[in-house]
Amino acid sequence: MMSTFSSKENFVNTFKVAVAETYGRDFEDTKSVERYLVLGHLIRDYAGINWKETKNAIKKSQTKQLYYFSMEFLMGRLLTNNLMNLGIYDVVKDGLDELGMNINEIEEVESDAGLGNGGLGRLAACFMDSLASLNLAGNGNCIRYRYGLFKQKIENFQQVELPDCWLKYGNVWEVWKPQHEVKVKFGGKVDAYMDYNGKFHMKYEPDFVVRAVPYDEPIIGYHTKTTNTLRLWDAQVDENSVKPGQLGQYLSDVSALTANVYPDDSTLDGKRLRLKQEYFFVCAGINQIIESHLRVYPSLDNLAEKVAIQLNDTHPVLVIPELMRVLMDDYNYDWDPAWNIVTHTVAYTNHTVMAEALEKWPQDMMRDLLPRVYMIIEEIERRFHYEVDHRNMGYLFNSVSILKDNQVHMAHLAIVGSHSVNGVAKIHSEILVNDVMSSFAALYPDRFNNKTNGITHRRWLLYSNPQLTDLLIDTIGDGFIKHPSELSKLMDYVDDPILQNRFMEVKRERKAILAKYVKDTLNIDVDVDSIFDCQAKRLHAYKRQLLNVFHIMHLYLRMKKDPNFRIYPRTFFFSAKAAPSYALAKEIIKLINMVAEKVNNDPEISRYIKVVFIPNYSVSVAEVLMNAADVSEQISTAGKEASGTGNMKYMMNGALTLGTLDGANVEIVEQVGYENAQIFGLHVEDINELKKENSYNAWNLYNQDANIREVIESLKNNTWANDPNAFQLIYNDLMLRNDEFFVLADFEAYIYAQSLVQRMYEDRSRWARMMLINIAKSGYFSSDRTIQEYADQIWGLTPIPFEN
Ligand code: T68
Repeated sequence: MMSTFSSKENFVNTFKVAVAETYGRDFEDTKSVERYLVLGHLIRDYAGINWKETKNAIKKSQTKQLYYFSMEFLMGRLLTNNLMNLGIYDVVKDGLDELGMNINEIEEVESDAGLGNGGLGRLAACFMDSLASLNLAGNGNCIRYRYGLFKQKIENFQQVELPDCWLKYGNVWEVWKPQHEVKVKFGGKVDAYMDYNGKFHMKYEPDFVVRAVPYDEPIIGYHTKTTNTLRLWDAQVDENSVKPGQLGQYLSDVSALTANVYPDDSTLDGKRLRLKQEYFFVCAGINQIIESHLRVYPSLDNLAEKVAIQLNDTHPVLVIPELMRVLMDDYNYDWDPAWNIVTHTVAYTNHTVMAEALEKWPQDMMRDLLPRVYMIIEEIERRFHYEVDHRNMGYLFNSVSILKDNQVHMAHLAIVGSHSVNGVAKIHSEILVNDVMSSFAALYPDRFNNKTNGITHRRWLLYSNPQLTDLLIDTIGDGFIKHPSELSKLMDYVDDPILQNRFMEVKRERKAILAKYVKDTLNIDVDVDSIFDCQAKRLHAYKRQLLNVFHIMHLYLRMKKDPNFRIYPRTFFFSAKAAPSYALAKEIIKLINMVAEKVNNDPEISRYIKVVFIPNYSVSVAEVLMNAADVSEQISTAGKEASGTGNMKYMMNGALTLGTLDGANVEIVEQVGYENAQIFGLHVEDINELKKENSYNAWNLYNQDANIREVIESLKNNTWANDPNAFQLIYNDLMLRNDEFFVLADFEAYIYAQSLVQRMYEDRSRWARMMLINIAKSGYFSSDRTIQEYADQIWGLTPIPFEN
């Protein structure tokens, strides 16, 4: 077929004509934005051919499909990814060259789709890429937020939140599907009535109705026909649902529904809005699944055979009562067969053990906003209690109830209403079974399983690090592109000094790219030959950015005191957003930036230490940061980080993991061996012991350890800020609230581990070997492996059979 992208010449001609037609001016007179928009649409339309074929093949073969329900998809930019996956990157790049343009110029126009907070949202995006690339029918379901999380600026050392207008130029990848709208109903009242046959029916009179209108994005698999769908729901007014005199209120309520990722939930109104968002995309998604199922099959009896639904954390757990509601109220199912369908269709992934992050909703709020759904939850609870009682396990009620203390416990509802519950790394899944969810594990031992997270090696290695990719292809061939486990072939070469040198040059090239980015955006000079030490992730006390900056403060104080103490030059990179209402996290950002100011401007010390805080952490920032790292900081309090996925991205690009035995770090060391990582600090068991005996006391450490004392004192003695109260929250958290995350407890171990890292780095050949081993062992962490496990063990998905 003669397509736009079949040759450079075709592309150049079609593209020039399309730009001229769209904008009514000569190609030469158009701007990068205009060219980007036209190019994006051409690519999307080109993907439309396989999109159609995928849908047809699924229908024809009646292949089972997955729907991944997630409040967040951190897709990042898609231009390069889509061109590469379609195999037309070079055609476009060469064509643009001929037109006198660098493809990077066009790539830079695209905004990151930042529809998420952090790891959970990025995981969903990696999963979409793997599903399509493995020819599995997997669709995403989410909200079309008009604004991403927020754009972070640093002003006066502090985080300032600006709107993230990712739709400024529209979204070239989406297709509006108004014909598939769904009405979503909130509030009002439910009446039960009996028909002539004595059967109960529900009559629901809502008081707020919106239309959910989908926008679909093609998710393009790597060098394959499979093109799946990410469906983003927009909320639109429903003309017939405005009450007299309430137009203004109605319009603003509809608009608020899809305005923002994660509205501030520190207020009751914010919480309510979040609950509305959750039901909105759940209700829309479920209705669409039912409709498309019934277009192919005569009834919903076989839903669980043809559809799998994965709940990404508890945010979409309303899928369970909503699917019950539709089956019973709209399709006349009795409870038991409906429950059978629901529980065989739905599976749940847990991403956290932090109590405050396990969602709970006030019962009143839920009843008020979703009266029919709430009735169903009550009935689920009633029957669940009956079952527990019947099994003589009533002693578990207190820990397993869905409705308790006037709250709806969403994780409990998720476990009761699904056939699979998984954690996201070995240690995390063990903690769920043995600790956080042990009562449920006693009730349903077969339901619990582990699926260690992964990352798409396409974005995080092939596309963002072409220099390393070329070197790998040169060394072990290109088999690892399709089969990332083949990266292990590199083990045969890790002792080869020529390869070691070539690798170190590639790493240096990536460091230079990051250094240039830092110079261009922040006007900070960094030494490419210093150790690049990176911590980039959401800012949270348990992730312990504080431990990292305390180490820097310690080094500074010590070098100031002792002219004979000097370190191997290091650049410490941080990048992190703090939740807008999380005051402690914001103060930690301030501390990092004030330490940076002091250290970077000290003529003597700045020869050895630079501190760089890169604002507005995002997928695009991660793409230049991670592959330039020498050291990957994964230093969470043991037992708290469910998995981490940044750790895998660094590893795949050769960085050494400096980490605690937490999350997927445990499996990273399992792969590379203790000699090729730097592990330190308390283990989960140690921490549990300290907690159990109530024996941890931050003041004892303060009194016994001069290093700790000096760092803590420096928070208050104007070393970093001209204000003894500047870091009051940090001080109080550690010293008055007894250091919940054991920062001080791990401090000396961390300093020592850091000194060992330096020693290893000084042996260039040993370091290169270590980095190569990390790359060689990283294949396990490709999300292709993770998705294959989900497909085989939870979803029962098989590849889409294309006929040609
Ligand atoms: C992360 N969780 C885990 N939550 O912290 C991380 N959004 O260990 C894990 O690797 C990752 O999930 C993937 O499994 C999150 O990112 C959120 O972003 C979140 C939490 C509450 C509400 C909204």
